[in-house]
Parts: sequence; C-alpha cells; structure tokens
Amino acid sequence: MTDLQRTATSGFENAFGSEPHGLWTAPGRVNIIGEHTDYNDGFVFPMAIDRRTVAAVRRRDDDRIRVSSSFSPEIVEVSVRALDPDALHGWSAYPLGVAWALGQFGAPLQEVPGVDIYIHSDVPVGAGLSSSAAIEASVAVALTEIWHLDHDRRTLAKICQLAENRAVGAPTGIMDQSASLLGQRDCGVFLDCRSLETDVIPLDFEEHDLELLVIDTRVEHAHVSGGYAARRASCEAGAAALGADSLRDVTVGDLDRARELLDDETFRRVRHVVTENQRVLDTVRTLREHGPTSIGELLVASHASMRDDFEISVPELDLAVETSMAAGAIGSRMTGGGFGGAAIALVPVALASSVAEAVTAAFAEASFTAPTIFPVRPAAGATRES
Ligand code: GAF
Repeated sequence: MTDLQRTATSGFENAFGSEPHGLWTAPGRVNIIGEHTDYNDGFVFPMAIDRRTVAAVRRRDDDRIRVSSSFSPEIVEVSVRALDPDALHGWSAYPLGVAWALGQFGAPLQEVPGVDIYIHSDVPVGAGLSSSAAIEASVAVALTEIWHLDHDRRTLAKICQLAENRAVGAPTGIMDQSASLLGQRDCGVFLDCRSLETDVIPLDFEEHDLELLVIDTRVEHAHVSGGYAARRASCEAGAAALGADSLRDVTVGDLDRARELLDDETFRRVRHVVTENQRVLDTVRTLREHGPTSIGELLVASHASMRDDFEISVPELDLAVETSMAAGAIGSRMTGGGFGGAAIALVPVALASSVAEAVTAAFAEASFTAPTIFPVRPAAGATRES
C-alpha cells in the first residue's frame, strides 16, 4: 500500500469509525496540447499524471451518502434518494454531483445502497492539474462497482462532466475527465471531442532522455466564474456568426473570411481555437513520425496563441515559459484553462535542475510567489487499488 492509500484508509477510519471496503484512485492530468478546444468539439492531447486522488469507500445498509476528505474535515450527509444538484455546495459537490449524475444516466438511485466516501489526494488544488476531475473519476469508478453499474469509460467521462457542469457549476468540456479515466502509463490520450474516439499515443520521454516538468505558478484559478465562461461564450458567438455548428467546423482556410465578419476580439478567440486544433493534429503526427524531441515548437506556438489571441495567460505563466525555454527546454506552454495554474516544460533530463533553478530565480527576481516545480510521468487512468 502506498503512503497515499494508507493516509486515505486511516482518514476514512477516523471519519467514519470503520474500514473502507475498497480504495479507488484516479489521476490528475497535464494537457500536452489542445487548450479550450474540447468544448468546441475539437481535438485535445492530455496525459494522466502520477499524482492521484484516492476515494476510500464503504457500502452502507441504508440510503445515506456521507462524504469527508483530508482537505475539509466536515462530514456532509444526504440521502441518495434526495440528491439535488442545486442543493450541493463546496468541495462535496464533486463526489455528490457524480452520484447524482450517475442517476441521470440510469443508476436506480431510489434503490442503490448508501455509501461512506473519504477523499485524499496529492494532486495540487487550484494548479490547473485537474484535481476536480480526479475526485470525480475516483468516485465514478467506485460507485460504478459498488452499485453494479455497467458504464464504459467514455460514458463515465460524460457523467463526470455533467457533475462538474451541473452540480459544481463550471461550464467545462470533457478533456480532464477523459484524461483521468482513459489515461495509460507512458502514453498520452488523443481525443476527438466530437466523436469521443480516442487513440492512445506513446510518450516515451524516458527513452529520449526527456523529463516533463510542471511549473505550478501558485496563481490560483477557478473555472466556475469569470474568464473561462467568457471565452466559451466568445467561441460560441464566433461559430454562430460564421454559420458553423461549432469551431471544429472552421478551418485555417476560413480565417480570412472570419477576419472580415468578426470583431477583432472574437476573431482572435476563433483563431486560437482553429489553429490550436491544427497544432494538436500536427503534434500527434510529429510524435508518431519523429518522437517527442520534435514537438517543442508546437508547444511554444500554442502558448503564444493563448497569450496573444485567447488572452488566458498571466505574467507568471509567460515568465515560466520564457525562462524555461531560455534555460534549454525543448518546448513549454501553460497547461489547462489558464488565468493562473501551471506551465509544462519538456526538458532534457540533464538540464532539468538548471531549468527549475532558472525559473525559481526569475520568479524571485520578478517578486512573484516562488513556484512549485516537479516532474510528472504519464500514468494509468482511474482504477481500483485494493
Ligand atoms: C479546463 C476545463 F476543465 C477543460 O474542459 C478544458 O476546457 C481546459 O480547461 C482548457 O483546455 O481544464
């Protein structure tokens, strides 16, 4: 048993006074490339990371569902029969939202037994590494098993997304939940967010003497309000003005026409999504043909597009990218929804410490909060551990 699993087990015992029946875990993710393309029916290429959330769960004999966690000692209790997405608040909206959303996809909530759930995680919260999707996915796989449901992973991703959209109130796409549920060790998940077809692509960083660093700027972000929803609205307005169902149907060749039809800001939002979709396809092709050392320019171009056209970067993220590139990274970009959170830097192993030192020094020089920098590996998706 890992330390994480041991802590989750003892946390469960302290909160509920008995042993869990099982431990289910799900990873956070970094997105290699394809940002704000998921809710535009586009392409994304994330990977699950070796930071995980544990859901320790025990089936009950009544209809109660109780949740507690290591980041909030309160126990929230409701009846499974009375789950209501409008009545859920705070962190418990994630696990309870998943239970509710399973009901929307056919789980007989009037009959299933209650459960006690304790959540413990080493996915940093607010860093843009999908700590929320990791909670959702760990609870989704646990309840699927305990309630004898029969959903495949793609359906579970939709269920988790529904929980996030409806119970938490964040208008996110399906990328994070898909990465957490479909990730595989040493691979990235290439996902077509329209068809939900996936292809698992090897990310053999080690073989190429590469390491993927996460640079957590510690500028916290949230997607329930503000910029994320505004960007989504701009994309929808842009697609409508161009007569397209979604920006997936707009190509690089349509951009001249888009420039004439749209106001400057909407045009730049559209151009980011359209060119980002193309960069995802180019990244996957380049990886297949030439391996990970060749994707750096695409990562940097993606960051520039988010900084200049989509305007979701912050000075800390720009500094992390610029400094890591100057210190020898092969590629670097902000990852996730933006407005804070983390950047990734793909670096030769031999330069990993000097890149990290250079970024830390540059942050100190700029009087920014010290970043947290750590390597991540492509990891397996949600699973039962014991
Ligand atoms: C967040 C969202 F949750 C994802 O759905 C995705 O839109 C991402 O931001 C941006 O690519 O992580």
